Order: sequence, then structure tokens, then C-alpha cells
Amino acid sequence: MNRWFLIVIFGWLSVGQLVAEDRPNVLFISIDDLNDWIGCMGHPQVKTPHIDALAERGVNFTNAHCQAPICNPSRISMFLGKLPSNTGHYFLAPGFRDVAITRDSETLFQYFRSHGYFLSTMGKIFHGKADAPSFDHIERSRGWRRGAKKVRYTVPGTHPLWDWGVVDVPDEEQRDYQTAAWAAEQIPTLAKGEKPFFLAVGFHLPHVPIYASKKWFELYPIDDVVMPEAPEGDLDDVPETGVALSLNLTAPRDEWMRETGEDRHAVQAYLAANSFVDHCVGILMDSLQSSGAVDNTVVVLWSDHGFHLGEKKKWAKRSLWERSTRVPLIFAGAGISGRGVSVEPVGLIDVWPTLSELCDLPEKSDLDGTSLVPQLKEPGTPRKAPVITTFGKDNHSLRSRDFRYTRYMDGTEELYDHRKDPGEINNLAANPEYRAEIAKLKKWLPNVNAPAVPGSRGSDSPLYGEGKGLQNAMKRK
Ligand SMILES: [Ca+2]
Ligand SMILES: [Ca+2]
Repeated sequence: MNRWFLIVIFGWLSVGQLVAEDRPNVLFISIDDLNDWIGCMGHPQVKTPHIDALAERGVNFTNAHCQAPICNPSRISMFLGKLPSNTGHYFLAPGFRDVAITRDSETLFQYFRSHGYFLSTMGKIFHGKADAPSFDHIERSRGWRRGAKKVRYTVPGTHPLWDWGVVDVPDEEQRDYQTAAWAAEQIPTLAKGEKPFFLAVGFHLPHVPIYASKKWFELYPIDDVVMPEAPEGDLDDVPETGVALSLNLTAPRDEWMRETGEDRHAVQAYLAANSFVDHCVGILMDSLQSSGAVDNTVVVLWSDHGFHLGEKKKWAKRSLWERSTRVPLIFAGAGISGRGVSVEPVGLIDVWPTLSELCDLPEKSDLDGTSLVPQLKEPGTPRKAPVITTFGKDNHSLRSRDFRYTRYMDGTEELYDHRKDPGEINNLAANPEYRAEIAKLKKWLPNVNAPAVPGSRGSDSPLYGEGKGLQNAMKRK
């Protein structure tokens, strides 16, 4: 090749690429177990003004879904950029550094570190301890948090974490507040640093125990609480495998919740916790604004999976229904010219390639996700592929713009038409009119279904013969 031609090409490349110190910062905000009960995703009652304001100034993906409906595999998938079906990480344990297939994997955070970013974190980002190679600085969580003592209840037959109610602890002394306050204090210093920063902040609420101080509960008087739709007999058209997969041995029984009236209290607590977490997000955003770094920072806010509050007779996560898979996903800030809502099917798996492109890092070829930059420029840009959620080997759910199609390990199916059934009440899988739609969606099921990694446990589903989590929990009581 002609020498002059090469010089021209390299000259052109160097113009197109940002040098490390000019790259935008990243503020990465995770909220544990937050379903779509935020104002900007359409909940009729919840008050989340700060998250809504963030959505207003960026792109709000209202059809975003996790790749696994439970903490550990959802986060592993997102941080390694790999679908659960490609790694075999399906359940609460083991961690990704504990098994050969992912022991040496590079995380999203390491990738940014290796490209000149300063990586700092506090709170729950990884499930369990923060991954040391991922960060330059790990701040330990502090503040009042779940202790051994319950505030209100001992729910029969559940994990000890299951509790909710008002706590008589000032907000300033609570864990998520302290995480927000620490991060807010860091932002002005980080903004002055030589390197661009990547600050990962992880809030624990509204994960159980669902505690908040009185003022947050007072936003939702108990008699005014809007209960979610949960029609009788909704599970009658769900395949047995789907029910068994989703039956959560460590969550409260729905019958108990309804008989005792605790369903209403738990919904109230969840709303209160969401408003408190929203307040913590506001603390971060105020700091970013006053630091002067707001225009040069990409903000991404997400949750690791959804949460049932009585829909389909279920409490907590661990199902392949919308209530477990749908998550908030908001991008705002540097390089995001679009404004508004994108209803295209997207996943947490797409966050890494998106951040890479926004920050002008080299494209990493082996990621399973696809960059959302086209939607960040124009939210209506269509996406071809449905987004996939996997729970346990060989159980997959595909979400397109209008449909959810689920196929369990034994071949049984569900199909919901979201244009007229957003609550996923009527399973249409057996309806011949939808045969063509099912055939179209089915093509997107993964060809690879990796065996569960050694030491897999924590499904809490009778389908996997588990219940150990519950037995251990009962022993601790
Ligand atoms: Ca979680
Ligand atoms: Ca039904």
C-alpha cells in the first residue's frame, strides 16, 4: 500500500478519535429491584420527580428489559456483555470470577479503565462484593441498613429479608442516602481530575427489606394506594412449567398477603422506597449540575430487573413476565441529541456498546448487545431484533415492540399482545390467528444454551428442586 495513502488514513483516524482526557465522563446509576413504578414509565401514583426530570432531558427507553430476572445473572450479563445462555450464569450463585468460563473475563468497567478512565464506585453494583479489578477506588457502603432485626413483620415461611415498613432513622443516616451523599461529594473532585471519570453508584432500595422514613410513607396514605391489576384465575392459561419456574419459595405467599391485608402495606412501602431512592438520585444530579461537568457527562440510570407486587399471584422477581423483566433505562447528557421516549425493544446488554460508542472507545467485537446510539439520536429509530430474557437453562422470553413470546424448556409457550393486553392476562399461544407471529419471533431464540455453571444455586424455583435457600433462612430465624 502506498505510504502517503497510509499517512492520510492515519491522519484522518486521529481527527475522528477523542484523546482520553477529552472523553465524556460516565455517571452510572443502578437501582436494585426497581420495576417500572416510576412516573416517566406511566405509574399513576408514584412520585419520582428527579428520575422523571432526567428522562425529560434524554431518552427514556420504556420497552427495556433485563437479560435475567434476578440480581446476579442480570448484572453478570450486563457487565460482561454476554447473554446468560452464552455463559451459563442463570442464578444467584456463583459469582463470575468463581468459574472457569468467566474467571478472566473483562468487565465493562475494566474496559473503560483500560482506556484511560478513572473508575470509582459505592453501593450495590455487583451482586456481592465489588469486583476489585474493575475499579480504581471502591468505597465501602455505610449507613443504617438491614440489620438482623425486623422492623415490622415475620412473614411466615419467607427469607428473613422479607419485611417492609416505616423506620425511625433519619434519611441522612440511611445507607442509600449516604451512598448518594458520598458520590455527590466526589463528583466535583472527579470532574477536575486529569482522567475522565466513570462513577458507578448502586442503590439498594427498593430491594427488600423495604424500609423508609415516615415522610416517604406519608406521600401514599394507605387507603389511597393504587393496587396493581391481579385478576382471579390469571394463571389458569399459563403452562405448568411457567408456574413452577416462577413459584418463588422464599417470597411471601400471595394468599397470606391478601388475607392479612399486608399486600396494601407492601405496595405502600414499595412506592415510599421508590420516592426515597428518587430523592437520592436528585442528590447526585444536583452535584453533577453544580460541578459544571453536566454537559460533559453521560448519565445512565437502570435497574437489574423488575418486581411483582401481587400480579400473577406473585411477590418479588424470578419470572419471565413483563413485571419481572421490564426495567427503567434512561440515557441523558453528553453526545445524546435525542429527546423523548423510545418504545423499541432494548436490553441492559446494550448498555456497554452504547457507552463505548458515546465515549468513542474502540468497538469491542465480542459483545452480545447492540449500541443504542441510533435511538439516542432519534428515539423512533426501529430495532429489528426482540430483546431476550432468560431464566434458567432453556427458558426464554422474547419481547418485541408489540408482543411477548415465552418458550419454556419443555416447549410450552405463552404469547401476549401488548397492544391490547399490557398486563399479560390473555395467553394467546394456542390461538391459531397468532401462529405466524409466533413463527416470526421463534427465530430469535438462541441457538446456544450453555449448561448452568458449576455451583449454580439460588433459583428458588421448585422446578430446579431447590428450597435450600428457604431452609437455611428458616434455620437462621
Ligand atoms: Ca436486584
Ligand atoms: Ca392469564
